Amino acid sequence: MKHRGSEIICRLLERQGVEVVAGIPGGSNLPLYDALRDSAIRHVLARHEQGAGFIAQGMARVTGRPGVCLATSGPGATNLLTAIADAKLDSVPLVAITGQVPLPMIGTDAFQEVDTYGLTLPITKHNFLVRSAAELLEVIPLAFTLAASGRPGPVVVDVPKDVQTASIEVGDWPEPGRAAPPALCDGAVLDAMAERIRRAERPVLYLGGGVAQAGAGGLARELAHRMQAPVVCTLMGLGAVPCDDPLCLGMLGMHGARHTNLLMDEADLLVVAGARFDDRATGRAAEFCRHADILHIDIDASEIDKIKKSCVSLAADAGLALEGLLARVAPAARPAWAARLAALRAADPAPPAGDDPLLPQNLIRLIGEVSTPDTVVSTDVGQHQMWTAQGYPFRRPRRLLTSGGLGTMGFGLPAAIGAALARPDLPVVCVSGDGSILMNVQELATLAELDLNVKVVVMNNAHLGLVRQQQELFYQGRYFASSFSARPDFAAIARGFGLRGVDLGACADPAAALRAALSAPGPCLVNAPVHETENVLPMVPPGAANREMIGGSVHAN
Ligand SMILES: Cc1ncc(C[n+]2csc(CCOP(=O)(O)OP(=O)(O)O)c2C)c(N)n1
Repeated sequence: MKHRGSEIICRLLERQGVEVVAGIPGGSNLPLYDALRDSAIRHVLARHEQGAGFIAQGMARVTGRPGVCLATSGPGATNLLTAIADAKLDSVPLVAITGQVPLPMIGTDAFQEVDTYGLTLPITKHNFLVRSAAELLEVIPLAFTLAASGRPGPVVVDVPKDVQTASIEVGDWPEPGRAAPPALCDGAVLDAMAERIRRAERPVLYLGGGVAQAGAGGLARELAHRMQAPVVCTLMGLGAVPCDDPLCLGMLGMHGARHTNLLMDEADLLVVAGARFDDRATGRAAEFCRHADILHIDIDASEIDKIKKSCVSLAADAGLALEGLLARVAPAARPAWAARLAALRAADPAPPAGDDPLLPQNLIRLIGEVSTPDTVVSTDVGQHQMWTAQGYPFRRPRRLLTSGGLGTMGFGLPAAIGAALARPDLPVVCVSGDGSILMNVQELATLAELDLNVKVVVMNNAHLGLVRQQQELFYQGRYFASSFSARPDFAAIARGFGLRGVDLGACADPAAALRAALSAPGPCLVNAPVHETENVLPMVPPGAANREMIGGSVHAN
């Protein structure tokens, strides 16, 4: 039977098990949209392609399966670039299908022509410019395999309009593309790692997003207890081990707790799983864990010895590697190391929180109190993101959705929408800033239309807070372009989009109003006028060693 290219794409997406795609139509992908109309796949109409990209990312981050977004050629494709680059840096499986001008017009500066292949080459795991309808049968399943295999990432499939409209005979449909099973670990390497662990006196387990990705948080926790090793997490790894585990020291690095960074400075062994020594985690890399040998497990071989030299390394799935270590590592007590941790913790008490709900740290604590362990929290980028990472009680993996690598303002709202689409059974809270929320504010219309259980809390400090903080600390208080004189009424803006809007500044009891807003079903935006000049501390100055952090400790959660 004959099928048009556009129908073939839809059929292949259905066969992949894709239930929801997000996008915006335009001239070059209208044949695909025409076919989508007759498909079982649900289409979510975003209001900006970047929103569509982050909605797809939200679905992917919360499920671990590739998210799918669609855009037309030219500006549609360029609007997607940030979301694609973001997926690359955070290893998120994403398949972006873009329309392109017809093949004979490529290279003629046709209307809405842009070289999507060229533009996305450096920000994708792989990209395709499809040249015939028949190629789609190979390329679409392959795109899913590539996006999901090994270290996940974004794949772009650029489909010229005439490829979408061409009809071809399809005999057997190809198998859906699936993640390739991870390779088995080398037992001799695991033996060497286990032997080094046995000799360690002051070990630390250092977990990144790869552990969450592999669903290996439970194994990591077991290994930590077996070794009696404290656990630190990167921003992407938060939730891999529950924050209330006595061995969990939360996030390391630029905004890690003082005792976390100081303890790492004394470690004699780092067992690193699914992490890549990002500079926000390590501070000045040469000074990072100066006294420690490193055992490095990462699924991406190119990360091994890239930033820090390891003494034993394994390019492997974190789950398989941790399983292999558990089979080889015997329980050990390490009382002196536990005592050292207790002493550093005691010397670094959480500052008294008080009960002012508009102190940013308290606001995060309040949100944590109203949440369940399964609540999904998305953030934007800035101080609010770091206060969330420090203070929100993450207990499960895939529950913090945040733009870690690219640090993209505008990520939070559409990612929250994606999470709620993929997991309508879970509450979703987006913690944003008054700067970030405006970067994809148009998706409030999408949220209103979908009526999802997403709460948006805007931590409104009338500043680009993290910029203001850096100007205060590192530019001698020479503030510039970091404060807003216009004060938008965010609650009214939400109402304008057809959502509930609550302004805590106008409430006699802001804490009670916040609890009520977060507990009521359905979407809502809460404007929280927080203290304007509060800083996120501690902070490691950019380029400094982690032990050179400024400021006291993290507020307790
Ligand atoms: C798209 C984008 N542009 C610029 C930046 C640089 N930047 C990092 S944090 C920040 C301020 C964020 O302000 P806001 O969203 O209000 O959060 P706050 O720090 O006040 O909590 C800026 C401008 C960025 N991360 N992303």
